[in-house]
Amino acid sequence: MKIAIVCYPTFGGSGVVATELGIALADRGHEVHFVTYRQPVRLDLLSQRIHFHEVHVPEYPLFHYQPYELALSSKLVDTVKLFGIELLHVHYAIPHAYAGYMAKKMLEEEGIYLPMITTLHGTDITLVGKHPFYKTAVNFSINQSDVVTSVSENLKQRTLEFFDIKKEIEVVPNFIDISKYENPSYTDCQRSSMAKDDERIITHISNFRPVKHIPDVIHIFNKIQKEIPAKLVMVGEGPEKENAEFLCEQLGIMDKVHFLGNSNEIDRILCFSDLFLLPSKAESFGLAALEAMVNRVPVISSNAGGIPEVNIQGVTGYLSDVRNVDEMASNALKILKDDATLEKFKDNAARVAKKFDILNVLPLYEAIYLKAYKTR
Ligand code: GMT
Repeated sequence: MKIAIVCYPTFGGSGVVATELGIALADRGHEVHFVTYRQPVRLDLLSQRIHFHEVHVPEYPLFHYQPYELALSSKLVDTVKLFGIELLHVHYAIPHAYAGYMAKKMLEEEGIYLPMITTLHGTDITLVGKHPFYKTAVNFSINQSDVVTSVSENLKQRTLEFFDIKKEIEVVPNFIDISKYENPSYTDCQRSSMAKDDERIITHISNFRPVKHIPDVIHIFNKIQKEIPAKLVMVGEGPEKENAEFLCEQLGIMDKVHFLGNSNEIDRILCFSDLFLLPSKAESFGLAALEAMVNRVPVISSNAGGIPEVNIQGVTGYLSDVRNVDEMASNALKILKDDATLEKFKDNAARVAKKFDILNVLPLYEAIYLKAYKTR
């Protein structure tokens, strides 16, 4: 099929999932067209079957807000007509489902029917989407999608709770390409660059937004490092980063914390990590936790949202109530206390991660595409 994918091109999980899905679809013989305002960060290879179309939004002084949705829907119409696109898959409802609906309507005027699949990712529902300023339009555009999918059962339930959804929501979990980990693109895992041999390496990766509870990450680590030699690796950029650096300074642990900024090669960091921290306030799925698990890294997390569908209590790590920093730290120490226990959790993490192999998830999307296509 010829499929257009709309997503955020940034480091966030929804953009990563959309990009990896597009690449996998192209591998299966589909023709994939990414339509977004920048080349997605994980899309480094364009080919005959992977195209990128940039949405330009020229600055005009009259506009206090530049009309991205307008530019996106126009670009979609042009791309569909030029390349004979048969299906549109939008990731993250705001404003993509809305722009997609406008594109559909414009195309209908010309006798072209474009089925639209909307994948809900989390904050488009739980944080931003349900805000009264957006809710009406988000509700409308979800209901106008031909198929709606959600990345976890929990997010499906939250969507039904917050919105008046007339469509069936199909749960299609996020995924990872297991084969990449069986044959990694790098050969050396440079643990010694981060810590001494006797130190445990604890990692957190996120966009450093308030929802990630970054101060909790620091406090959990502070408690751990008081008991055992350890280093904390913080990967990502975002509004909470400066406060986090300041907090480490205040706690006197700056020499034990590495702030690495954004990275496109998180597997090279996760390969030497012993534990992953995800104490988020909300998380529809927790793709970062899954990426840790596939790299054999157990997870200490909150039990928010869809995390329990990924991190299994007592098996791949431990889950605690949001903000229960004491329990998260003592569970972390349980896992890290000796090599045998750590190895057991590492093995479990990798085993459970395999459930989310792209080979199991891709056919679910392909079946949905076929169903949506048949509604033409
Ligand atoms: O919060 C983030 O990490 C970014 C956000 C996004 O929209 O990219 O992530 C959401 O989508 C991911 C992919 O489906 C999920 O794994 C994250 O749990 C979800 N974030 C939240 O729900 C807060």
